[in-house]
Amino acid sequence: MAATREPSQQADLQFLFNTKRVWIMGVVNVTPDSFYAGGRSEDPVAALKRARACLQGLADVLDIGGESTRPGAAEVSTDEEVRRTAAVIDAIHAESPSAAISIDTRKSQVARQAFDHGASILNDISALRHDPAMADVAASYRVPVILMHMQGTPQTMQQNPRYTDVVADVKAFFEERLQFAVSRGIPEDRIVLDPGIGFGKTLEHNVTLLKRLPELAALGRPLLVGLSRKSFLGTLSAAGAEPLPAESRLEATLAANLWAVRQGAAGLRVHDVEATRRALRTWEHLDGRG
Ligand code: HH2
Repeated sequence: MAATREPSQQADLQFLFNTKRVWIMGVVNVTPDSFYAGGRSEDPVAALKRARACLQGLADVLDIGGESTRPGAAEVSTDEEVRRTAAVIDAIHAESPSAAISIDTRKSQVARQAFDHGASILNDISALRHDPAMADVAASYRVPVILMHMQGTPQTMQQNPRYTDVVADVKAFFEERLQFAVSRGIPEDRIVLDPGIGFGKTLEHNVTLLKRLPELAALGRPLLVGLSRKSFLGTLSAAGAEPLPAESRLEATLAANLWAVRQGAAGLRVHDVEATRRALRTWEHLDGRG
């Protein structure tokens, strides 16, 4: 199948780069092992149902993932990742052709299959480092690309994350990755940056990044923040010493996401689209954007 995206169709995705209106990316994981059960579906039928719910909750983007990248997760083969994601993307695209779909993958063959089935955004948590062919695929399909910061790999990243200054280090990483992407034919104005909350970061690193987001926004690219139900929120929001489990982290997620918006986040990657939309709508009215 030929590439589905023509340059003329990319205008549909301009909202990604309009930093005046915050966009919401709904998580649709087609995996048996993602860290939050509410975001994962084990088969294409359940995933399609979840995608519908995200669209009903007014998600701007559906982020389809076929591999959990939680700390310590095992890598999934290319064939298995394609098997999990392509059919779901096909089904969503057939039912809702105007839905913006991103593919959450580090593998170029998974991305290529996804674009051929109707995805139109690349979300690469390795920021084009995992698969040497990824940059060329993203350039040739002319899709917007989300470059996320991660220290280490999902297998090792939480063992002992260290930075000189987490914000300065992430910023330097973004500068290097932007240069690399541009050198490989991906225009800078098609790139979104993501600090990678929870990816090779301690609680303090996550908090520092969220507090100092404006320093990352100063690079001039839209920022996506994906903190939904991540474990540091279970610690921050717990009344006692026992961290709250993923099922009990919605309120913390909403609070932290609104904080991120105030600090300049352009997009929010979330499991709870409707709740986030309601919180954001309220925020936007108060902020004069509604
Ligand atoms: N977080 C996860 C996965 N993909 N992509 C971006 N750009 N930013 C993120 O913060 C991000 C991401 C992890 O969350 P989830 O998909 O819910 O879990 P799992 O990796 O266990 O499937």
